Amino acid sequence: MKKLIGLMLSLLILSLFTVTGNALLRNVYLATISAEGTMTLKPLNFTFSMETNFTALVPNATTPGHYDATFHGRAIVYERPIIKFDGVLNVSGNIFWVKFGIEKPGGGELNPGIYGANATLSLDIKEVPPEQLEVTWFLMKGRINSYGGEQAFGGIIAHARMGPLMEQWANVHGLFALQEPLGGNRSFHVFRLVNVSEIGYEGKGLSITGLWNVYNVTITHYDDEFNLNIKIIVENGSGRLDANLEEGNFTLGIDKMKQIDGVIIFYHLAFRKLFERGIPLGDFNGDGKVNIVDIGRVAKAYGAMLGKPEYDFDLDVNFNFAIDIIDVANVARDFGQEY
Ligand SMILES: [Ca+2]
Ligand SMILES: [Ca+2]
Repeated sequence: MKKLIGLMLSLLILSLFTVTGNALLRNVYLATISAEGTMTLKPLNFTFSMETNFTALVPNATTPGHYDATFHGRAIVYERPIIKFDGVLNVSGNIFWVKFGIEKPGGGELNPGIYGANATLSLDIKEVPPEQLEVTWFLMKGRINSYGGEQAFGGIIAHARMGPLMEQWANVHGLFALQEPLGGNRSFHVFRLVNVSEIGYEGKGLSITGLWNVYNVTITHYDDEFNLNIKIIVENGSGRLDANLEEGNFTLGIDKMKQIDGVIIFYHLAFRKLFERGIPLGDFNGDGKVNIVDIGRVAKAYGAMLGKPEYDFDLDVNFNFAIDIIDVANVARDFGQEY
């Protein structure tokens, strides 16, 4: 009897959550908003006219159209020529949260910092059509096996997101050595994409173009500690990763470097809606789910450092050359996810 009551309660709680979830989703829609008007930063009383476009979740009560509105929030001023805002828009009594950025107004002597921000704006709100909500996620893991035609040993991880509405995003990093990286003191080449300029996907191939940094990392081990000597050898060099999904190989060319070649050991493409989660990084055996097997692998390698045989590049999710608590936490966060 107790079990039955417990089960009923769980189902009731579950159904409540489901109903609330649906209700929440039904109350808002995704919109692009064009805003122009006058912004004032407090306590400076610095006023300027502004114009910007951004996306936001808008309550259904505010149907698409033209409106007068007020904004109250904060402005974060950086050294770089951009100001970011977050706060609430009040559109005829309907209030919702927004986030947007504008270029620093010309001639304004604005010091970096956080200011109060008030604006009167005229808005043009348009609902985003469903096809623009499509997002493509790509995850690839590869083994590096040659550098300029010479045998090399290493790995690469490329993670990218493409969609019509959002900025293209990619994270690519990897490392390789010219000797098999087993134990002892070793020298590695480490590369990282620092700025993505283009992501191309054609069904059989994926390319990521941008600026890359390359480092030479020398490791000295002292008992259970290790010392990294990091020297930058290419800074913001143009480069391009080409993954041939049909043939299962990839090449990476970076200015001033020889060509890096390797084989794809895993890749996955996922088609999602804008607000759905992407591909989790913590599925190490590639079976489509993050579960106890993956946690077990990262737990077993815990404490391993680059240059030691136990170090596994795939498990080093935050790429700091050690399998540490951050990697365990990253995988634990994705626990239970399937894709
Ligand atoms: Ca798995
Ligand atoms: Ca790590």
